[in-house]
Amino acid sequence: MKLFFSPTSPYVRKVVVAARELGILDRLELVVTSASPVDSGAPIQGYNPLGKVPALLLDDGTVLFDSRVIAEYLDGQAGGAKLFPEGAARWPAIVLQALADGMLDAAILTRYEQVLRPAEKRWPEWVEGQMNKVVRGLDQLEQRWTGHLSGPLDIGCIAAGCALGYLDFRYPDLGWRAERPALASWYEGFAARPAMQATEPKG
Ligand code: 99T
Repeated sequence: MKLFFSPTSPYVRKVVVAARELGILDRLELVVTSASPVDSGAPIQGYNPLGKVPALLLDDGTVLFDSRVIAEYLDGQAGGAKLFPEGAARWPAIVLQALADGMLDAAILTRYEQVLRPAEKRWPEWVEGQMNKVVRGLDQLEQRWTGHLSGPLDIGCIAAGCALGYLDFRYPDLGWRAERPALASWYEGFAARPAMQATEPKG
């Protein structure tokens, strides 16, 4: 299987961390791929019409996207119900993943606004609205999710860890730890896992 990969993408990181934790990373060939909302000719668009990474090319030519679908597929390849629990435990795992991915969506839209959009076209209120989503997500992680995060590893825990890692990477001055001691303490331990250490964003 070929995984269209970027070393700075937290969604790619989530998939790679999941593959490592499932013990099937050796089945993925990582193909470094550029993706940008303002690159109309990027080759990834031939595999994923949304032009985004990650995408997973299976040996029979099927392409899977996005990161949530790929992570669940890999879980199945590893026997199933490991990172995506069955029964009642499935819902908190995938809601936590949706929360963490949604925080990332807002953080990445903000980054594109600040890095890609021409300065004269930037809209500060829109950036503020996006970053407020990140802040509310951080608050909910601290208030409602630290018990779950400290339990068995699932896709929600991995997504949350990758989201926090992305905030540290792209927004080092955010200072999210100051008022969220339980989340900071959980992340310190989670970030030390070999799968997280091996996938620290670079670039
Ligand atoms: O938006 C684009 O056209 C290109 N962006 C991407 O490919 C980003 C890379 S993170 N990926 C996604 O937005 C995937 C989101 C999807 N819902 C999923 O897979 O879960 C790049 C971040 C950075 O370099 O700072």
